[in-house]
Amino acid sequence: MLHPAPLPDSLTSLNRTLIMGVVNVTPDSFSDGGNWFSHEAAVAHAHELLEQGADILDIGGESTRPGAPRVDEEEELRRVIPVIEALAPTGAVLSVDTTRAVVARAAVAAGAHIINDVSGGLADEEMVTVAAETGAVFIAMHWRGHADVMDSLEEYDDVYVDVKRELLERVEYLLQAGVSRSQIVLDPGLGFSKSGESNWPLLAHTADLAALGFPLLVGASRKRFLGHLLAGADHEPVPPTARDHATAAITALSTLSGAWAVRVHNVKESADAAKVALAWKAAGTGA
Ligand code: PMM
Repeated sequence: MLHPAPLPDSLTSLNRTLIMGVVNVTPDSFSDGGNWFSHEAAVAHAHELLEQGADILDIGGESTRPGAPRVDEEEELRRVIPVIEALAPTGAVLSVDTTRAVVARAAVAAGAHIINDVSGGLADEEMVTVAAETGAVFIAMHWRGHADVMDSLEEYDDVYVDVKRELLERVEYLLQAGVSRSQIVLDPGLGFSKSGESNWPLLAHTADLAALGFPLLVGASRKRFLGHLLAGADHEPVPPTARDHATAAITALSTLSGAWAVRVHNVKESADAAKVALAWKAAGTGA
């Protein structure tokens, strides 16, 4: 398994797809909005996810659901930094989900190992400097615009070819800004400027994206396209929490396709699914 660096040995010694558990310290995320908004609830939820098998915790203070308004910087800092400070002493591997350089820098200073920037450094021009200066692992997700406009930026000639090209352009930019190759994780950005149907070709190409030479993160958990896939006769998408089994199926397939990690809300289900896929894979290779 190709891991990014630097990360603790406890993680890089694992030869399997990792489970990144989501801790949204927001009142309005589409999938779990408001559930863990207070500091105490967020920290308690983080501990629960670790017990359920999370290898990494991804802590975010700004919702990226389509149409979401932006949170101001002070408020974002107020939401995420105390949660990172509370969790750092546990030794858990922590990621901060932010597009703001100031928040990323403060999070790394507070003990975060990973900067998860859904804009891949596009939203804040200082972000690449923070990535280069801190040397933290940097997740560069495919992104075309903030939540208020992302649904209007869904045009592709070939979604896989276009997303791959745009991700590799980001890589070039990051490298030129002084970010090391080993720091970079790529992510196809499922649901971000992707219409429902555009997500499937990207998932079908998970193995190809994972073979680009960078660890690959897959973030399908509870997303709209799964809600539509599971819709009943009324064609209404099923609610986010009814998308967990489908998410676990994607975890199993991502594991078989060589993803480095999956970002999920329901850690237990995905940890079980990843175990199934790993046993399946190991039996096939005689490992
Ligand atoms: N999706 C969301 C938020 N952060 N980060 C990465 N790297 N990849 C994703 O797909 C991703 C992300 C949106 O989901 P949420 O609002 O439930 O956290």
